[in-house]
Amino acid sequence: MSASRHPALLSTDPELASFVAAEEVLQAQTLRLIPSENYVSAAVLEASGTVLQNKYSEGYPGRRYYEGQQNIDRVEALAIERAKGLFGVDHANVQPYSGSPANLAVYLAFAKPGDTVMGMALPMGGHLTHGWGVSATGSWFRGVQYGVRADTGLIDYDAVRDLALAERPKLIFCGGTALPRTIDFAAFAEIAREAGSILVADVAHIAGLIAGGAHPSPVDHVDVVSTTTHKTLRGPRGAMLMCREEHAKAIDKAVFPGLQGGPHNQTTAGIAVALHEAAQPSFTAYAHQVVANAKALTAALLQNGFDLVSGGTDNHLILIDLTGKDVPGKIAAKALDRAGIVVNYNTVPFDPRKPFDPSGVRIGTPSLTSRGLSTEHMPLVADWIARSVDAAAKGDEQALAAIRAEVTDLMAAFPAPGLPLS
Ligand code: DSN
Repeated sequence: MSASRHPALLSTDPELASFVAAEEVLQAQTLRLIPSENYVSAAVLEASGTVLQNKYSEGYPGRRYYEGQQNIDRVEALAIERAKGLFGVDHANVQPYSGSPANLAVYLAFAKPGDTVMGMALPMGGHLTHGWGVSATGSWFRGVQYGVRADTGLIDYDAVRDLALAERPKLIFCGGTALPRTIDFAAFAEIAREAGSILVADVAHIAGLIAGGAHPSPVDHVDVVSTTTHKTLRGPRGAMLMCREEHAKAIDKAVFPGLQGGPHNQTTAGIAVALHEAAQPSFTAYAHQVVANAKALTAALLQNGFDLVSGGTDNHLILIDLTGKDVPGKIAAKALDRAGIVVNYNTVPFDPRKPFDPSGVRIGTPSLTSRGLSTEHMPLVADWIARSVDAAAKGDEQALAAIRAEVTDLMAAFPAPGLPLS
């Protein structure tokens, strides 16, 4: 693959162009299993690289602090209308720069520093911004954290309720980054109602599954829905906050002027395109295929003797617990990378190891499904993972190189969206 598809970049800055070209090759040739990543379409890529980049537009459509918004207003209004239609919400704010600022805006809208907030502990599968200590949300607010049951790996809703009633948090977050099972939004809603808390569903990981009808929607149960736009939703890197009309003003005020300046209009355009794509029947099929592939991969991994947190998956994500294997998560992840299989090492619940050197590997099926792999390929993927972990234990670099060749070979037959020469 050459850098000539970006001729201006190539001529102005060949060094940088070579990095981009190398990344295109890497994304095309590898099996990308990080569950929070995906391939955007060529249309989303184009929309995200337009002259909309050149415009400042603090404010909201029809209420800006800069002139010349004739087109920008239409772009943002279109993204908002599409988000409202796709998710069935009263109000959508499409300006948050990414998931963490989106969540911080929720704190700004509903809580004061020092207030108690509740979320899932990061090592249990939550997110930094759900009140975890090292995040601003855990140092400016008083974070209390829930987890999963040791025996099942599932959220313990009784314990969540006990904690919520004891602490009466201002905010409760449900959702996370390593949750392989369906979130019971109705159960969280009942708990939040009893505790008098604002309930926030952070659906960053599963937004595309919700849009495609492959995971229940939180919309009828929660006060605010927070999501990134670049994971299963397959848009550019950005985020959205959605809510009922009663919270619209607080959310908008918190995003701008509370937390951010000018929105990234080129990203808003990419989000609008992704939302349009996600409203098509083909995306519904995609979302269901992501789950079908994850379930098939789960079955094949279990057959290969892997332990999986919660025993399997209901969504796009699988958390492999390597505690019983000879290699911990980081060594396995790095070996898989050398084999052309891109994953991330991850804590597992009650992990005896440290977060920077944990016991788990987190994988998922959004990217491979975008390339057209289906359930029939999942035994092969599981076999590659098993052989790579085995090779890591034995220090067998030749075996990893052989797997890499097989991976490259298969991926060549499944072109990636947005990557013309893959
Ligand atoms: N970084 C995201 C993930 O990988 O899940 C969460 O923010």
